[in-house]
Amino acid sequence: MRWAVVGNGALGSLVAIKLQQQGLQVSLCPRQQPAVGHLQLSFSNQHYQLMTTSFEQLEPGTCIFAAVKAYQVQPLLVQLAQAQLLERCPLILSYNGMLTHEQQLLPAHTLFWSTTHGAYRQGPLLVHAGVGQSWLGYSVPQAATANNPPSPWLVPQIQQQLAAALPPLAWSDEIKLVRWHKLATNCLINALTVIYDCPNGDLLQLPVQQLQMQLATEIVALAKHEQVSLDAPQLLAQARQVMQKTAANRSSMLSDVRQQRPTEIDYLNGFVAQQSAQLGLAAPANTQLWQQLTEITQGYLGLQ
Ligand code: KPL
Repeated sequence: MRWAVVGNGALGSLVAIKLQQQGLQVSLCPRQQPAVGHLQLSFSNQHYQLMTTSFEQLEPGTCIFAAVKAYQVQPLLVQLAQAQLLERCPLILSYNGMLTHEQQLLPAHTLFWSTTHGAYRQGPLLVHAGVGQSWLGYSVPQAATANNPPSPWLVPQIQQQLAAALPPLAWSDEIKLVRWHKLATNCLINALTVIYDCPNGDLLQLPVQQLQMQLATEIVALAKHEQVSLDAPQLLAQARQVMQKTAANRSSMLSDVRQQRPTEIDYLNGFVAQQSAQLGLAAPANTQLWQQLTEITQGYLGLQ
């Protein structure tokens, strides 16, 4: 199977290199098309050359692995549709947070990859900063399993190649639950690292636990409306574990703010705030963080 990786951020680059190390044919598809050439990366003291290519050049059946920001998903789907790839290629998506009307937006065969691996890029240098684990599953919650896929492609083969490249990888029929857990972890960590301008681990020493508990409680109430059962103390414990394991890491949101890029706040605390408001649920803690971060980003993006 051929692979195309969209998004040459840290996770996309890591997956691309790991797949290439398996002897698989991998190309990078930058979102700014067209692009044909090579990307040089240095990883674990070795140099890697990844071929870059345009969507138009991808062969039908190429497995497209997109590790992108939440706000890049919709434009990416448009690009893939224009290149007539949506119906012709398996698609794996990975992004932080959730989009509204996700089920309508995504093709039914879309797979989600959720991970706790940590990686960062400094120019051509790629660092696998934290070894974690990953889950793969269908975006559509109906009874789709690896043995009963709504997909014409060889999902078990996709899973096996990805698992060999970057283990451990588990199949999940509950990817929705996995994603809600990840949403909660990001909602409890990312914006706070921006407000305190600190690495993830420093939050453990700061007086934020009560606020994090409130954020978690609001997420639990919203998830219940989606028939997802979560537990606030468990979400807090899970986030604290991530803060410990990634203590020295800068969150993706803090990196975005430091580099004056848009953040994913609308798809994290903003998603919780907006969805809760629509359902008449109070979510003051998530709403406040959303507003604070929006003000910070508007300050440098100039979108007043
Ligand atoms: O996913 C992350 C992020 O930075 O976006 C966490 C889990 C907070 C690790 O840094």
